[in-house]
Amino acid sequence: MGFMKKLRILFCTPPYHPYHLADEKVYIVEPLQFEVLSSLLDKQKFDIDVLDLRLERRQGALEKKLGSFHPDIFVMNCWTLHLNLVREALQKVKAFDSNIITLVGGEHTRINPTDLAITQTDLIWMGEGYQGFYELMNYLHAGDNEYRQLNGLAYQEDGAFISNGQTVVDPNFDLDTLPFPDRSITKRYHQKYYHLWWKPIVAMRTAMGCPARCSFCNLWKVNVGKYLGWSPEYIVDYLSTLEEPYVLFVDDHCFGDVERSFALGEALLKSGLNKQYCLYSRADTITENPELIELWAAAGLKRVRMGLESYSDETLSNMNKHASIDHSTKAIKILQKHGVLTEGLFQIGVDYTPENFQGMLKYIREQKIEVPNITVSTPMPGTVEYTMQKDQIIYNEPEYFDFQHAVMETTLDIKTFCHEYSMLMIRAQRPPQEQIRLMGLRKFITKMPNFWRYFWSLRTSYKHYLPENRVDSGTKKGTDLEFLPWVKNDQNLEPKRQKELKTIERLYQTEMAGTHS
Ligand code: B12
Ligand code: SF4
Repeated sequence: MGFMKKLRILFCTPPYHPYHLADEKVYIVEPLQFEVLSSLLDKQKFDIDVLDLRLERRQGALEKKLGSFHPDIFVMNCWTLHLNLVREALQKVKAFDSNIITLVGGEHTRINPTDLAITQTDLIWMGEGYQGFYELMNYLHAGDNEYRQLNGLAYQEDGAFISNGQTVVDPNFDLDTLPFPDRSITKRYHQKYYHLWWKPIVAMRTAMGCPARCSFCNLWKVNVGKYLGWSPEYIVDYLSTLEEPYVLFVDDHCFGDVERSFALGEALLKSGLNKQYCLYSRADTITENPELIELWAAAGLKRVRMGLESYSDETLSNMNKHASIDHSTKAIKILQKHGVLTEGLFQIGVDYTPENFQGMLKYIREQKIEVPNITVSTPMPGTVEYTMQKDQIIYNEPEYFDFQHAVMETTLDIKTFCHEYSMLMIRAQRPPQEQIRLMGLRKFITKMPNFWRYFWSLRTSYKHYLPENRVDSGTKKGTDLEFLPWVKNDQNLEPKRQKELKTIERLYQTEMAGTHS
């Protein structure tokens, strides 16, 4: 591997799977991960292009792009639900030209990289890309095998994957030294990105990590549980470069550091940027800091995606949520007081009976939650719940892990469960007059057909639960791809690195159960 010419890099998002339910009916947000990675690269050495297969849905779009751009390096990101789609894309790339270097990173490679250790993958990146990725690409450009030393990388060699182990961002690393995300690579798609009725929308990360430890989530494991953030000045400077009126802060928990959140709110207010913001926050932080919402509302905060999860304290406690229904209720009131919409993120259990569906509906209606977003409780690989419930999983194909399919046996028969789920989603919506007031008549009319398609896809999703896909069917077809052995390259490590790897392994230890085997 290695070239002295300018290398062509193609960043590619996974396409949709027919089982995906919300997706383009509800949102398509820019692939910030690629803009970040591109920003780190020396443009004298690389020509960069992006193929967003969520938008390029014509048959053969990937092959067409391979033909016209003919990349030297093909880069994809992979979340759990994307596994089969990514494997399929890599097969196509290698079939087109086996000399193209294939590189995969993203959420799932952090959780269980061995699921991508197939012959069609050359390199797997396991962690954040802010450090190390730049070196990797420069080594590839120079044809220098030194890349094999990089932390966070697994590479294919002699029929095996040699893994140097995960990488995390150094807690002393100054994030403000990073360049702004390179949005020039996604320019032709900018007008097409949206989130609910906000279009065009920009995605920005202001922090990573989460101080909480919910049992169904693995985001807190990112960077071994440390919370790291960019400075308010950096954030405002970047936002000032953007034309889009709407901004989605994609942080796991944007208000994870309260002092910093106040400083950022002040900076946004002072900037006079006049943008509208949506962010993720825990309810307890809002309840304990109502003045934060007052400040942010004045600065342009319009929507908060808040993990409320349940209407029952017992369930919240089982999730290790460390927040109560009282927190949820108070937080909703605080947001309402300041004209900020609550996007309540809830989870229904696979053990739900009609009474439970009613219970959740009652809570959502009583609280007048403006944007209810209801998912199905799922033991995601990499989480504590996965460790506890993996033996109960009956549908373990990656596509089911989208928080909208029941991967375990449901108490209700599956058709009734999907019916109840879709009806809950419909009934939980606010009355049309109110929605029109919130989004405006035009947006309401244009968005409604998509929302109906969404509800309908939920209702008919029982068709996805094919008997032959059950793990106990005995007829389930495994993948015919060749998986390569995974060899840990942990000799002669410096003590600091040894310690780091031990901490990471301790965090992920028992959850590292492959989904391909
Ligand atoms: C914004 C977002 C979206 C956007 C899309 C954004 C996008 N990039 O495509 C929208 C709203 C559309 C969306 C939809 C969904 N999402 Co989402 N989303 C997020 C969110 C909040 C932020 C992602 C992000 O942009 N982060 C910022 C970037 C810079 O970080 P990053 O992606 O981690 O990338 C860094 C590294 O991982 C690395 N990296 C990433 N890729 C690669 C590739 C290479 C080669 C290298 C070297 C490095 C590298 O470099 C980057 C910089 O360090 C995350 C949760 C979170 N806070 O992370 C969930 C998350 C990714 N989503 C998730 C899910 C499940 C979904 C949905 C299924 C939800 C649903 N039911 O509809 C859909 C699926 C859509 C689809 N079919 O692809 C899960 C995935 C879980 C998992 N284990 O796979 C997450 C983790 C949330 C969670 N609760 O766990 N999502
Ligand atoms: S608060 Fe949110 S991001 Fe933090 S651990 Fe819980 S679910 Fe994950």
